[in-house]
Order: sequence, then structure tokens, then C-alpha cells
Amino acid sequence: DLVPVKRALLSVSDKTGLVAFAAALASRGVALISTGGTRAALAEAGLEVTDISDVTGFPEIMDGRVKTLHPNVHGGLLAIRDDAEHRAAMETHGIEGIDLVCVNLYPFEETVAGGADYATGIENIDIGGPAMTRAAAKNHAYVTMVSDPADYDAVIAALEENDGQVPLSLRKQLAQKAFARTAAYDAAVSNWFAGEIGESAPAHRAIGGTLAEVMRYGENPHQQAAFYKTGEHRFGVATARQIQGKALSYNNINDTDAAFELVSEFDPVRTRAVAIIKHANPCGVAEGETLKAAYEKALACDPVSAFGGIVALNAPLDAEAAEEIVKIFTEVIIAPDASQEAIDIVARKKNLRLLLTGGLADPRAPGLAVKTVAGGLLVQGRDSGVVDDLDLKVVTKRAPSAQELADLKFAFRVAKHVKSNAIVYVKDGTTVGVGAGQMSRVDSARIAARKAEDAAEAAGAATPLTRGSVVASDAFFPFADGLMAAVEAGATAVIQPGGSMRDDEVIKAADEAGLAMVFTGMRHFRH
Ligand code: 93A
Repeated sequence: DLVPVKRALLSVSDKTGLVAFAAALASRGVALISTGGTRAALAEAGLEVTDISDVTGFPEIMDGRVKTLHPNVHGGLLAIRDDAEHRAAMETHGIEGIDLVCVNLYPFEETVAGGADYATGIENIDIGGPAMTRAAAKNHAYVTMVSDPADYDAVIAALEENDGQVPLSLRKQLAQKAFARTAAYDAAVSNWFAGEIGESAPAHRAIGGTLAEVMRYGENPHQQAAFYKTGEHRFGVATARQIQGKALSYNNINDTDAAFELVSEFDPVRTRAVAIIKHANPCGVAEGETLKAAYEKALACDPVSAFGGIVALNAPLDAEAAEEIVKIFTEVIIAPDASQEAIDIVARKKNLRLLLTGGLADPRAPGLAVKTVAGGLLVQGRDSGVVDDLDLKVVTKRAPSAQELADLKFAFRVAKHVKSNAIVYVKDGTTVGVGAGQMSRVDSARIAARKAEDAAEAAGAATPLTRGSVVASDAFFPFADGLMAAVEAGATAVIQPGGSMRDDEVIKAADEAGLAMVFTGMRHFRH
């Protein structure tokens, strides 16, 4: 099952590692064939390359739309080498076998993630690349299909160890990976297309991903787990660069995602924001003049829970914030970027992971949220509602003050990222109590208030921090009791979606308590 590699076709958009790979092939006597840009890159490096046009007997036509789509290429890829008829066809038509294909595709995902217009999106749909990828992968009995620069070294090593041949086991692995790539690619095209034509029903959209990593275990040690990347989002945990620390676990990735999605709600032009996450819920979120100030405020909300948490920042990590964060045990820091000084400070904690994303997530971006149920998949559009875009309606006699309104918006932004039922108390741009994941809204309100009392006690404050705070609820109060729990805790203003059958009752109770209350008209359930 060993096939000598004598002729290779290289056609890549991502030219990472290309020259070294091609040079290693050439030094083993492999003849190289290439398309325009790839050929130019190889020729410039002094390698001898045959132009694809000399193989097809055709120029690359129609702006490159048709360059490799030709029987001389696809016959060379698909021929069963020891089938008499296939060999006769090769003879008759002058088709030569191609033993190794190195293709990566037009960067469709990156292009549309960058907000490309319709025509640019369409032009970046690769046709010839996937065709070759699939042909070579199908015919892996004879052909080695290399779809990822990360595999170049392994292929060269295999050739060296096996006297210029690639073992079938590796060819099979590479073929599987190649099909995963074309599947994810087509899923990305279909998803983008759905958005372009206003097709929002997620059921019509393909779900696909590329296997990025197999984890040691899942949510618990007895569960298997893997991480698949969909290429749907530009900045986030899936695309972040890990600067240091050991590999992220399943729970780490889940929590880090929650942290970064939350902190990305805060525009860095307006404010510095920090979120600390445990078990996918925030145990402290704050904004401030500096990241350090925001971090200290976020930590003060619930310092007990923050131990071993995930810290997300909405601006590049600086040295003074890093100095604060490394003081307690933290699992992961995620930020758009970091100064060299900050990176050096984090380096003092060997196990602390530092992830840099290159930018903030777009809270308004479309996308899919997927969850399994026994025997099925539930698919929905992600929650892309942003409080700034909502029409806030004052429903009480008293309107919120400017400070209350700022805190109400802050609180609702946070509540969107808290598991339901969610109640979030906020004061001066800081969460002072978070109640998450309770079966009753009253319980969430009580828990949040109690946590605020604990925090006040820990800080040596005389009164709980909920006194004079505002409160957000992710969904409407079905009865006045949840609202009254917030009043008892000392909240002066409320933000909630509204829309309960008993809104009148709830508004009346708010008026009697002198509260200011605004309705958002949008609910943020999260389970
Ligand atoms: O426009 S295509 O769909 N038509 C083709 O026949 C074709 N053949 C290869 N795109 C095609 N490719 C793609 O061109 C490859 O998948 C690769 O991404 C890119 C390499 O082009 P160049 O070598 O000119 O940089």
C-alpha cells in the first residue's frame, strides 16, 4: 500500500510554509506543477515548476475561474492506477498521474468575516480547489491530499522514512481531514448565502466544522470531547492565539467563550470593561477608567467565586492590570491584545493561559447556537440583540436619572450573558450582585441580594451594596413579588423586557415604591 510520489500539484491561497514544503518535495525528485500565484511564489524561490497550463494545454481563463478544471488534472487525480481500463484511458488521452496534491482554498471565511460585498463573496467561492481536494481525497488509495500547512512536516517526514512514499494510514487520515475541510467550507458558503438573501431560518443553514482538537475529556473526566471550528466568527475563543499555558480544557473553552462574548458588549472607545466568569456565569463585571480599576471593581463583586475564574478584558491587557490579575489564581485571561510588559508579567504564572484574539467579538453578528437533545439538534440564531439598539420605554411615573439609566443599560447588557433566571444588580458601572440559573425569578433576586450583602460584609461596608443600585431582569416579572424582592434589597430602578399579563400590577408596585422602570421589549433567556 505504499505509492511513490513522483508528481505533485500545488495550488494554495495560504502560502504559509509552501516554499519549504515544495523544496523538500523537489529535493526528493518530485516534479512540481502549479497554478499562477503559487507557481510564481515557487519560481521566485528558485524552484523548477511546470505551469498548470502546460498540463491542461489551456491557459487559465475567466479570471482564474477555470484553471485546474480539466481532464488532464482530474484524470490524473482519479485514475485507479492498477485498473487496465483506467490506464488505457490515460494512454489514449495523454493523462499523467498526480500523486500528491497540496491545495488550500480561496479564503472565503476570512473574506466574508471582513464584511465583503456580495460580488466579492461570490468571487471567493473556490470551485477548482475543492474539486481537486475531493478527487485526491477520494482516490487516497493512490494520492496524498495535503489540505493544511500544519501537515507539511508530517508528510515530508513520512516520505523520508518510507523512501519517497506515504503510508496508506497517513493518506487516509489526510483524506478524512480534507473532506472535513470542504464540508466546513461549503457550510460557510451556505451560511453566508443564507444571511445575504435574508434567509434567517437556521434550519435551512448547514452546520459544519473542522476538527481542531481532541481534548483529554469533556465536562467530566469520563466524557470524551473535541473542539470543532466553524470559521463563523472572526474574533473569539476559536480563533484566539494562545500565548502561554497548557491546553484549554472543554470547560475552559466554554467559560472563556462566555467571558469574551460578554466583555465584547462594551465598546472600548467608550469604556474599559472586565468580566470574571465561573461556570459560564459572570461573578463580577465592571467598567472603569482603566482596566486595573475595572478589574478591581469586578473582583470585589464576588471575590470568593472569582478564585480559579476566567478573566476577559475589552482592551489590550496592560502591565498594571496584569499585575493585579496575577495576584489570585486565575485559569485564563482573554483579551484583544497585550503589551509586551503585560505578557512578561503573566509569564511569571506558568499555568495561567493567556489568549489574544486580535479584536472584539461583534455582539450584533449573526451566527448559530446549537444544542443537542436526545436524538436531535436544536439550532437557533445567536442572541444578537444589543441594548443600545433597543427602544427603551419608561413605564413608571418617575424616569431614571442619567446615572441610573447608564447603570440600567450596563445591567441589561450583563443579564444577557447570565443563565436564566437572571437578576443583576449594578451600581456605578459594577455588578454588585448576580443571581443566575434559578428556577424562580424571586430566588435569583434573593440570591443576588444575598451575594451583595456578603460582598459588603467582606469589604467592611455598613450597608449592602444593593442599596441605591439598579436591577436588570432577563425576562419579565410574572408577578410583583420578584420586583418587591429587588425593592427590599434597595434597588431604585429596574430594566426588564415587559410583556407580562400582569405588567399593570408590576408597574403599580414600582410606582408605589418610587422606582423608575424601563421596558426593553426584548428578552434574553439563556439556558
Ligand atoms: O477559481 S477556481 O475555483 N478555479 C480553478 O480552476 C481553481 N484551481 C485552483 N479556483 C481554483 N483554484 C484555487 O486557486 C486553489 O484552491 C487555490 O486556493 C488558489 C491558488 O491560486 P494561485 O496559485 O493562482 O495563487
